[in-house]
Amino acid sequence: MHELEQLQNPERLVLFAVTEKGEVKKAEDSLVELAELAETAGGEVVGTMIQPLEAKNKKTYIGKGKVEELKELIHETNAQAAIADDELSPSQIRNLEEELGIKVLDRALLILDIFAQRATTREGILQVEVAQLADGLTRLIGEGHALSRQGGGIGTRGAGEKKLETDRRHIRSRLNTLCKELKELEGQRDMNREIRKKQGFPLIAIVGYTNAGKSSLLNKLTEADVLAEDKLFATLDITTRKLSLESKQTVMLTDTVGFIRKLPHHLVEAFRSTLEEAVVADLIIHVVDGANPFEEKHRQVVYETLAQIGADKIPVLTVFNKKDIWPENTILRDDMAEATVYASVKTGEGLAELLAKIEEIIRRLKPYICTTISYADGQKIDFIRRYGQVVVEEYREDGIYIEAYLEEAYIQKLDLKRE
Ligand SMILES: Nc1nc2c(ncn2[C@@H]2O[C@H](COP(=O)(O)OP(=O)(O)OP(=O)(O)O)[C@@H](O)[C@H]2O)c(=O)[nH]1
Ligand SMILES: [Mg+2]
Repeated sequence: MHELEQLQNPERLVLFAVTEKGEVKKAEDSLVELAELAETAGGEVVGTMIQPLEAKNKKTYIGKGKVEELKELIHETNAQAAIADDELSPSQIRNLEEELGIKVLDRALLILDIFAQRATTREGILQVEVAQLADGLTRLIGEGHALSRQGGGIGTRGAGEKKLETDRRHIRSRLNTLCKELKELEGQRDMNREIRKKQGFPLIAIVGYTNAGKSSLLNKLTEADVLAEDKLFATLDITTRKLSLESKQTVMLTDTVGFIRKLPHHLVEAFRSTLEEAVVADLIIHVVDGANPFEEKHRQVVYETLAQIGADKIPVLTVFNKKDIWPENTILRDDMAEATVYASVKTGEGLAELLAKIEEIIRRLKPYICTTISYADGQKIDFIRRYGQVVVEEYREDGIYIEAYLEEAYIQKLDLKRE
């Protein structure tokens, strides 16, 4: 659907979920988020339904009686599509579509659809297509049925979706081609990363739940021009900017794609190289929307995702953001973080403290050296200032006494003797 047409005439959606008895509250929270996702995809939620059930129905996910109820709800609200909060099997989708007479999707397909709409760079587009094809392939296995989403609108966008109409063999060969092309792009990025590492600048990755304010933070600190929006997954591509700290030390700050609960596993795989920006970082800045009632769950998802990609050993500095709109008496803590800052990117409150904390941690992460440099070697000090951090500088008889934080490689390169 065309974006403008979508705005004027959003697709009408009903959301439904099955949950264990006693877990209804959790299911409701998850549906609130599913509704946000649905709106991000350009839809309008016109009804929801939750069924407490011991076991999900193999054929139709919800129970038989509930299918009838859902049918009524669809009829009353004139809905055009129904979205389940859990992953559905292809036969569940097919059976439900037959019973309900409208398009049926699940959370993973919805997220894939949003990613497909938002991808702009070659790499992003390829990553989304890989995720869609891999998702389709998994759903096809054992089904002997081609999953095709027809009729347009949500769940039918992105190059990958069209390919699902062809058979598995084609999907596999297309996946191979795409993966090769992606590998090349990743190779280029690895090289850029290497160059950055060689330059000696500490690398800082900004991570966090989607919509927490990561891009806004990068923009505020570095005057970058990254799209920041009140939408989920505004950022799919990586932006890195230099940031000069008070001490004149330069660090590299990278904005990354947001996390979300039940992030489709194929997306994590396809976006692994993007997410890996966090793995190579010296420090992770974890941005949390402190005003979001589910912030605790969000933090948990972020830490789980970091562990999943192998970035759980890197020090974390947590920023509880959006302080300007926190409800009164908000108390926030993050025991997983090495340090915590309370801030508002919008008003600027707490950002000076954030910069000071970054400085403090980076300083600790970098080796420290005490040395005397002869007056004839004065240019070495310029070098140290640029790539490290001079803490003490005294002009003495035998030369300039320096205490500085500097990477071991530079200490060797400059042939500095430790005192
Ligand atoms: N009130 C308030 N809003 C904020 C603050 N910081 C960011 N926002 C808003 O929060 C929304 C999301 O901000 P983004 O910077 O796009 O969030 P993100 O974490 O990059 O999100 P994704 O890229 O979608 O994962 C935007 O509407 C911002 O204007 C803040 O301190 N206070
Ligand atoms: Mg962003």
